[in-house]
Amino acid sequence: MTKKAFITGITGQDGSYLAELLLEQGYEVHGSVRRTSTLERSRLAHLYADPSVYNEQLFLHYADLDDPTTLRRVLGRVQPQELYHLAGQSHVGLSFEIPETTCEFTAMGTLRLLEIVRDLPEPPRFFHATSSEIFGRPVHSPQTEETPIAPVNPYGCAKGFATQLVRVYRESHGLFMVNGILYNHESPRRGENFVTRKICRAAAAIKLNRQKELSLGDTSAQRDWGHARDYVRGMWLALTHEMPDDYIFATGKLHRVQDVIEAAFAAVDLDWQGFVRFDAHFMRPAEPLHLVGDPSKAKAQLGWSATTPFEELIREMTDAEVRSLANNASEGSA
Ligand code: NDP
Ligand code: GDR
Repeated sequence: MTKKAFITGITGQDGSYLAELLLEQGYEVHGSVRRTSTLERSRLAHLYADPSVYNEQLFLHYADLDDPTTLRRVLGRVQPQELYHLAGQSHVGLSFEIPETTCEFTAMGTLRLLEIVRDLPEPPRFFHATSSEIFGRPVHSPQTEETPIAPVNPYGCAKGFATQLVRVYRESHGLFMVNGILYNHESPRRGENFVTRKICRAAAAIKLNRQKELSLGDTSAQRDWGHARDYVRGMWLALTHEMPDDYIFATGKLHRVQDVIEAAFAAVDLDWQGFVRFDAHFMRPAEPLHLVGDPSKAKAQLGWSATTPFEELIREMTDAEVRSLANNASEGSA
């Protein structure tokens, strides 16, 4: 029988890669979307365009995270065996500006979904996309699944709350629930206001004389950056494993924002100096420190590891921006 999977946040970076992976694996894939003023869902456009996929193997349902009645009805009708919960306000810097929205969707939205799952006659396996941001300023590096939760921003607090609830529902109600503790993962489909995409896009635009300079906040900040395609494979491996558990998905390597700048400008044969300037607007009230993950449990139990080296990731993202800008220019002149 065809397996059914449901993805919240299917229009996001991870949702789109996960939908592709599950379709390749022969799943019927369902996803929840929000009502928006345009129907443009660029990350899924290639799947929409395929008549053998859209409304045949891939189905979209309107359901916001703050609308439990609709979520309950849709999930009751679809009856998925696997539920991947990826939706949420995912920008850490913005979570300082919109803390209530962030907590409403990311913390309370997850709780509502857990309650719905608990009530379903056949509860699906549940994957929660949580974050390295739950660790904030961790007591040890690299972090493991046992590292205490100690967030330093509203986003991390919301994810920390939801992470602990997933553990409670797994242990108290015997449900198959997994926390994927995801470190930063990027791709050409990354949102434009995350630092890797912003830098790669600017390097390409500067190369093509479309932009003069790039304004950034803290370029000494460090992160553990991998490729999104690897991380969605980890989600699927964790949810199809025989036992539910928590897993760190990370590369285990730290790089600075400055390293992203150097790699992206090198990919377009430019010297970054002279193009990058500091703008205090992009500084955050607090930064987490030493967020680097130890993925050895995921490797030992799921056979998972990150496969894309940092320089290759940044080159792929920058090349994609050059192609996209060049295509836009030729469309404009046609
Ligand atoms: P994106 O920001 O690209 O996608 C977020 C998704 O959530 C979009 O589909 C968005 O819909 C949807 N969404 C947001 N708010 C709501 C809402 N109120 N109701 C319904 N849907 C909503 O995030 P990513 O794909 O990068 O990340 C996926 C998840 O993994 C997120 O929860 C994120 O916090 C978490 N995560 C991501 C990491 C990363 O490095 N990428 C690392 C650690 C955790 P729309 O398209 O309409 O905006
Ligand atoms: P992050 O990603 O906060 O780690 O959250 P982001 O790319 O936004 O920031 C990474 C680091 O770069 C510094 N920085 C800037 N960041 C942005 N966005 N814009 C700038 O101009 C800029 N200049 C410097 C930031 O201060 C930070 O230190 C991502 C998200 O995907 C979360 O959803 C996820 O949980 C975590 O990764 C793990």
